[in-house]
Order: sequence, then C-alpha cells, then structure tokens
Amino acid sequence: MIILMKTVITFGTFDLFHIGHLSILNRSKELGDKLIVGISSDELNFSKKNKYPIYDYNQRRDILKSIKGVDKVFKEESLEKKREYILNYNADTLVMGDDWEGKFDFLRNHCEVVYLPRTDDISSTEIKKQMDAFLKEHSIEL
Ligand code: C2G
Repeated sequence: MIILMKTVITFGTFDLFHIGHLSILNRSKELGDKLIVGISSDELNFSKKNKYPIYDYNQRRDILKSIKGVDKVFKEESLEKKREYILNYNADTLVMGDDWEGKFDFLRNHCEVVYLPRTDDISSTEIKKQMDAFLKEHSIEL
C-alpha cells in the first residue's frame, strides 16, 4: 500500500512569536501532513525590512522547532530561492499570508500556492511599538 504524504511549506521571520504566527502555522499544517518552515535569516530580514529582528535566527529557529505542528525548519537565505526550496523539499503546497497575495503565483507550475488571511490587530511591529511606548511612559531606559 502506498501512502501519499502531502508536504506544505511556508516562510516568515516570526520575530517576537505571537498568536498570528501560531494561527498561520496551524492553518498551514491542516492543509497537509508535513509542515516545513523557512525562517528568514537575520540578513534577509534586514534586506526586506531595513532592520534586524529582535530575536536572532537561532532563537527564532528554536521557538519554531518547538511548535507542535512544525515538522522541519530551515534557514531562508533569499526571497528569490523559493523555487529551489520548494523543489528541494518536494513541497506540494506553498502557504503565504495574504499580505503576499499574488506575489508567488509564478510558482504554480511547481506546487499549489495558497494565501491565507492574516490575523487582525497583531504584528511584531505593533508589539515593538507598544513596548517602546511602555518604556517611554515609565521612563525606563534599557
Ligand atoms: N502573519 C499572520 N498574521 C499576523 C502576522 C503575521 O498571519 N497578524 C503571518 C504572515 O502573513 C506570514 C507569517 O505570519 O505568513 C510570518 O510573518 P512575518 O514574520 O511577518 O513574515 P515576513 O517577514 O513577511 O516573511 O519569504 C517571505 C518572507 O519570509 C515572509
């Protein structure tokens, strides 16, 4: 008997891991049997957002590895390497948040491409802003 496993791949920085991250990972896992996560390197994050993440790559990797539905993680070095990663990991489905809607349609020759809705009202950027405001309000210097 042949059992066909469906592999889902997704990508992100996952800085200051929060409920929006957990939700997209859980929903990604529901689309298949195995979930592989490409985590942006610190340098890739800098090139995308002009800033380094608060948590460095090793910390973000260790958090992601400990999430129940995540079967494998690897370092995403470049946005342009998505095709290579999809082929290397034999991914059947690529999941991206809908902030990337349409951006990876060109990969549809290689796998199914699904954009899932982002969770409202939370982001790493917003958490950083709130922390900065709290420190300022309480005159706390780090
Ligand atoms: N996300 C979400 N809801 C939020 C915040 C994030 O569903 N409120 C999703 C994003 O859409 C993304 C994943 O969580 O799919 C990781 O988010 P980021 O770390 O912000 O990802 P990003 O830096 O955009 O990296 O190759 C593409 C990139 O690596 C994506």
